[in-house]
Amino acid sequence: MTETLERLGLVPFFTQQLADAGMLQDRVGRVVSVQRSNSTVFSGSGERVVELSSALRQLPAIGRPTVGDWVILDESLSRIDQVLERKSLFKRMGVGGSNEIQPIAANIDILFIVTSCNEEFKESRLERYLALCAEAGATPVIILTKADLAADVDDYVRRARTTQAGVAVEIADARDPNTMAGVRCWIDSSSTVALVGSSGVGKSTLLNTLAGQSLTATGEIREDDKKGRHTTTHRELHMLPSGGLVIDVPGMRELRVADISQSIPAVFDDIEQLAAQCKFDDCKHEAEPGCAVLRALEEDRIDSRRLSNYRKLLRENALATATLAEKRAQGRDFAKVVRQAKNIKHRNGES
Ligand SMILES: Nc1nc2c(ncn2[C@@H]2O[C@H](COP(=O)(O)OP(=O)(O)OP(=O)(O)O)[C@@H](O)[C@H]2O)c(=O)[nH]1
Ligand SMILES: [Mg+2]
Ligand SMILES: [Zn+2]
Repeated sequence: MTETLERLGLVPFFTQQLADAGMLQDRVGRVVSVQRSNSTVFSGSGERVVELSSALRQLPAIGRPTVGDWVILDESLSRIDQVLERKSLFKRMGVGGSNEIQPIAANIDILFIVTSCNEEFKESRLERYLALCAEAGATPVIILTKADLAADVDDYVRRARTTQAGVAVEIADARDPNTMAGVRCWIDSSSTVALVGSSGVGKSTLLNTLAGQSLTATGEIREDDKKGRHTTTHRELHMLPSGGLVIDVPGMRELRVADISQSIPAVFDDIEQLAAQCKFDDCKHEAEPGCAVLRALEEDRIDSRRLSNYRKLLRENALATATLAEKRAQGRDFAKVVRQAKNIKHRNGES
């Protein structure tokens, strides 16, 4: 049984959190997928669909179980009672006007940022993923698929490498197992990899090729604009027959950042180092005198696209972080009102 849990990626970071080692026998499991109100959990005794405890149901999305989470079930094995502390969490600001952080994949070691060697490739999108990856606490690897279709793959590799100093870049034809040696190097038997990127770049194709069998559906892209058709519709954790775990994530249309002020320097180290030399500490690098960033731009030492994306991410992050802070404060105020109302009831002898 523990062997199964180890194959699911159970490492000491999680077992150390269990007050009672006896729980390991059957009550610990890993979330494979999340439906509207249920989750599918894999445990030592197999896969089961479970509910959430009422306490968990009341939490904001970030506190509820997400794909990749380790959880503790109740004694009847029908409900998730607790989510273990996460080793890492890839998340984004919710879509469709939602001002809530949306967890995408928990407890991942490596993030495969998948992009293809065609019109889909954009440095600015990669930088956005890289900032969220640094925030998540995972190691990023840029995977360039459709290398078989590109006339000059080296040029894509060169461009990908400019997005973050030292970032790993691997190329592959995601359909062909003979081109996957570089990709495979990043997967070992207890590690979890998440596949993220736009629809149609070949994330599910990559997963199937790594597994050596068809674990999930893939779909043709549109001929006219090379965009995918959103074939994968839900996030799911898959076990590779050769060992290792892969979370396939549907193509993301929108990737809004939040809470990334600590991780922007990891991606934009070149610009941050220049910014440290600006005359004014609060320099916005727009028109200020003595701005080392603008000087580097004039002298062609940094790229104007990269600088404007850096500014854009900073602005977007500031806005999102302020919205989240306001929302959290409202939550606190609301909790205070509820507490006060309870106290009044209590004093009046009501229950
Ligand atoms: N030539 C070529 N085609 C590829 C490669 N990778 C994927 N494809 C094709 O691209 C199409 C889209 O692949 P999927 O694996 O479904 O893409 P996805 O990233 O999972 O897309 P979503 O599930 O919509 O997010 C399929 O027709 C694949 O056969 C590659 O490296 N080379
Ligand atoms: Mg897919
Ligand atoms: Zn400046």
